[in-house]
Amino acid sequence: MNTTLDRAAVDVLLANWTGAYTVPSRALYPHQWSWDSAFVAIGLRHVSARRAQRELESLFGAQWADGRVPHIVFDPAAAPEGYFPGPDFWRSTDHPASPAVATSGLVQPPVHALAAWLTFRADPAQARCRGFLPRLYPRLVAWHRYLATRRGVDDLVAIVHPWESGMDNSPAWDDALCRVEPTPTHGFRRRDLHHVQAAERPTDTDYGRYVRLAGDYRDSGYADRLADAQFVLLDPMVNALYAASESALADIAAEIGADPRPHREAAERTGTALVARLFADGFCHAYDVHERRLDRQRTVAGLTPLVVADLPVAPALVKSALGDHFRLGRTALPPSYDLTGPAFDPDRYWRGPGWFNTTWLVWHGLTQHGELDHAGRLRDATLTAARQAGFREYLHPFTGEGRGATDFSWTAAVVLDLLRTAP
Ligand code: 9WN
Repeated sequence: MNTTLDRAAVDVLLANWTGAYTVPSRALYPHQWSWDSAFVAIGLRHVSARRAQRELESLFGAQWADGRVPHIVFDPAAAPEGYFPGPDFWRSTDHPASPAVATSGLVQPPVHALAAWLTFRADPAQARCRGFLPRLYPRLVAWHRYLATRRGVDDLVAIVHPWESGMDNSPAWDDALCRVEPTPTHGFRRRDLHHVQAAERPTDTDYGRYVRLAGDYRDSGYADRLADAQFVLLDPMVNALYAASESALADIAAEIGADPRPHREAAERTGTALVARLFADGFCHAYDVHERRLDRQRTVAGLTPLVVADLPVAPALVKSALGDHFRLGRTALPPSYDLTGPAFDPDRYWRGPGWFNTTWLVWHGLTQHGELDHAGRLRDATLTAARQAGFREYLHPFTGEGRGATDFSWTAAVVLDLLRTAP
């Protein structure tokens, strides 16, 4: 049975491969997305270590001179009306730091160094032969430097748009978004609703707010003046991935003969700040920098700090995962948002459905902290969910029915990783 699932996952990755990278979905997302490519590399490394390396290399080929890794790299050959907001909206090439290819100006969670290290480990001899890590390391360092310097707030990294969290429509952003005046719907044309039912996507008002924030950021020259930005949040998942990726950078540095110590220190500093600033009542929450307060809602992002090695609050997070808010092991996939929360919606995007990439992060974190029984059960449940629903973008957390895009790349990739690496 696993052979069939394995083959089907490989087929999705092959079908979505463009020759240099993998699109998340041929229909809904026909370009390269930043954190999608990192998850794709984690799965693809089992099929072709070289192709997984290319996936990351092509993304970093579009890195800006200021170190930012854009959240979308546009395929110049794709139809301009295929995705909104496209190159005309972002106007990246007007910016002196942008690469020649059109990109967005926002970023996404920094899973890349972790993905690069796992990709290297899939075939060290071949990676050494291609000089994979020596070439990528300076780019990864520049990426983290961008986050630490341009987005740094007291040893943590801030996001300036919900799209930067990867969990765009999370209820954790609702309060901050209330302060944003939506761009009227006649000012833009959504493309997502051509492919997915409206009940499974953000509302028009949410989209209007995303467009307003992104347009203001563009008009500031992508300047990262945090004091002037309307939306400045500290997200537990972004910071957990930053810390985990700094640990991976330490491993990469040691492998290529560079100094791992600054990376170990950065990982420790971020882990300590994450707990001090974002942990409260057994859970990690988002923090609104302008309002100076935690958003006490619970989202799956708050469980992902388990990916940080030796996290002192790991037992509390495991307890929260098993409790009524997330019912780990008792849903098809861990929900993206608190099952008992006021905004819970089992069908809509990041407001309740289970997602495979965040599930992989929870699984990886449980494994890291020696919670092998829980990790094993989560792995089995995830594989069952994929077998039943196929490689959907997200699932109803109770029934396991598929939602969003079909043949979704990171779903196939993390399923493949669970099949090939887990005992
Ligand atoms: C905006 C590609 C991306 C993911 C995000 C997910 C969704 C885009 C959208 O799709 O966001 O970036 O148009 O909805 O929320 O995490 O990277 O798969």
